[in-house]
Amino acid sequence: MLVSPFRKADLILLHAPSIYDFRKIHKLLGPISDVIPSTPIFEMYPVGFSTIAEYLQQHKISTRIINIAYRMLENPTFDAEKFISKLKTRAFGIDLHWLPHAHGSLEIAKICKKYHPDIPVIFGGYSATYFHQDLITYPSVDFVIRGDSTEEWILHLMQTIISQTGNYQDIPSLTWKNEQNEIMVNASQKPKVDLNTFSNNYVHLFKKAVKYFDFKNLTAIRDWWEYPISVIMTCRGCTQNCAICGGSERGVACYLGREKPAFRAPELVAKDIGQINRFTRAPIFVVGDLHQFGYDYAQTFFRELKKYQVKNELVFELFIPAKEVFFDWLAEAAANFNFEISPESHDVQVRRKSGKNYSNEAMERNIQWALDRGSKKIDIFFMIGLPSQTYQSVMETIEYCDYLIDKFGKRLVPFISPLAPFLDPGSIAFENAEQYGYKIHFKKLEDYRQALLEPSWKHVLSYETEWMDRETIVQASYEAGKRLTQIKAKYGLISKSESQKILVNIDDALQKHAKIEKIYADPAIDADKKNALLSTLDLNMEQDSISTICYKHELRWPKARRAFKFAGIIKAVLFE
Ligand code: B12
Ligand code: SF4
Repeated sequence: MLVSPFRKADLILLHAPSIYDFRKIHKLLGPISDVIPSTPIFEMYPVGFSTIAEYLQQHKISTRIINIAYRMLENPTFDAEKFISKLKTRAFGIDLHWLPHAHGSLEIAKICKKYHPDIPVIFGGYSATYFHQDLITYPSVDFVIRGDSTEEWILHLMQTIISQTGNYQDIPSLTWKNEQNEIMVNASQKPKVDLNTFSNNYVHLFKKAVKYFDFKNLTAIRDWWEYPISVIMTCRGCTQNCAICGGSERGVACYLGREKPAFRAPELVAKDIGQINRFTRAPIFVVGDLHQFGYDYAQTFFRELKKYQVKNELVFELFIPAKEVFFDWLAEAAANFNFEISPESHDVQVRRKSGKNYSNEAMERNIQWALDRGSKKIDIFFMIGLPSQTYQSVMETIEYCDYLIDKFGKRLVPFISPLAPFLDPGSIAFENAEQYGYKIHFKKLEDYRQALLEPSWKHVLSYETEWMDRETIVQASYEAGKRLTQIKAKYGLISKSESQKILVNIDDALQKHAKIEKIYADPAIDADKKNALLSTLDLNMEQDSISTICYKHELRWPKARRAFKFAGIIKAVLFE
């Protein structure tokens, strides 16, 4: 059976590239995504698309997910406008979850409205919530659903759209425009759905992909088919208060209305992993530190996990150091495991200022315990652009990385990256900028949208600090990238030729950066001339903004040769 790529669905969820159309603009995007799986256009769609689609499907509202960003990346001639013009639906849903999508998401909304003027356009996500009052003023936006748990409200909204009753005033957490074009902000309400009612294992996505032969639209990241990692969510919200994070406990309380984090039952998280294990041998990333919910939670999870005999590489986060027994439980439960730790800085004063309060000794003890019990790899993340952090301090962090690899060996892989492109609105540091030594350049959503079009990532950066201006952050990022690369080559974490390539890439990016600065700073050159000059610089995302300061493959955990278990997938599609 041939299924039309334009087949009808009640709701079509679209994920935009961060900048539309990134393929045509001349810009140095910068090393803003080197330490995440996506490219700098942030093609990964929110996990929440999957829970929304599943929840609506359970209530007989058909839903499609279309990753426009991935389609544009994967095929340089993919015509997003033409594609959207042919879609058939009762409503479009667009995420403005991550603020770096401020340009792309609004452009996609414009295209939806251009070809489907009578079809409502619904926005949602963290940034949409933070900026709901700004967002609703754009003519192509009809509704904003606020909060980090919107499944129930979007169902309510879709039922209202389909039944044409027009009773939008009854839908909690909705920002909308009435017939007089007045902005209406309905009161927020805590959703009744809890995390244990979702499946969290993507069976329905697999089913959709196979049933409609719709693999491309559902693809989450560019090289997913080569490296099909999956994520398992353990919670919404967080128990921690990292100053720069818009998802911190205080952050989500301030703008998402979440008073405390919600956890998925540990038995279900283990079962989710067991379910995914039926379809893939690829790594599974468990989002959220398991011991943030208490050691009982962690122990129950590991006890349950053991039952599923999972062989996949499992990746766990540690927000704060854990007790030694945690690593014993883990080693008992899982054959293959790895860790991610984000101390941000080697300097405990800087770390404390950024909201993390633990010593290097405590962290190193955890590293040792994890390695002793067989952890295959530990990724350790440092950041540039923190409160009270200087250029010198960044370079000392790199020296600490040298010390760490020397001490623990090649299973420890350090990364460093700039806090970019934006300081999260809603984060403690954003809301108390002066106190944390930040100067914020952009206030309104429109400022962010415009900033994304600036010719280099330096000018997209939404902040500078008392200790580092934007130029220093750029220079520190490239210099730190160079030094860390040399250290990694010294210890054999990457090859000499790989390190050479990174050093060349960084020099190339720095030269382009300097040329852009020259054009940018010249008051005698008008805007048109500036664009013409920029177009001669041979700016190229692949070459100068992907794997600039480290390689994507360094982020990967070992993957089994045959990643997919086709028998399990077919069985689930046919019988579940
Ligand atoms: C897991 C996670 C990731 C994962 C991605 C998982 C994914 N695909 O969603 C990884 C590690 C890859 C990641 C990367 C990034 N992240 Co992140 N991430 C998180 C984290 C820790 C948890 C999010 C979560 O649990 N979601 C739960 C799931 C189930 O729900 P959801 O996806 O949010 O969707 C629900 C609602 O948001 C809403 N919703 C979302 N979209 C839509 C659309 C519509 C139409 C509607 C109606 C509703 C809706 O409804 C959904 C269902 O209820 C949060 C911090 C936190 N504690 O919240 C940061 C967070 C969301 N990330 C953030 C950032 C900045 C990023 C990056 C841009 C960082 C960077 N520069 O590299 C990248 C972007 C990646 C990309 N798009 O390619 C910021 C966002 C701040 C902001 N306002 O922009 C946060 C708040 C904190 C942080 N700094 O990390 N992230
Ligand atoms: S950065 Fe900190 S506050 Fe944000 S999700 Fe991670 S641990 Fe929680």
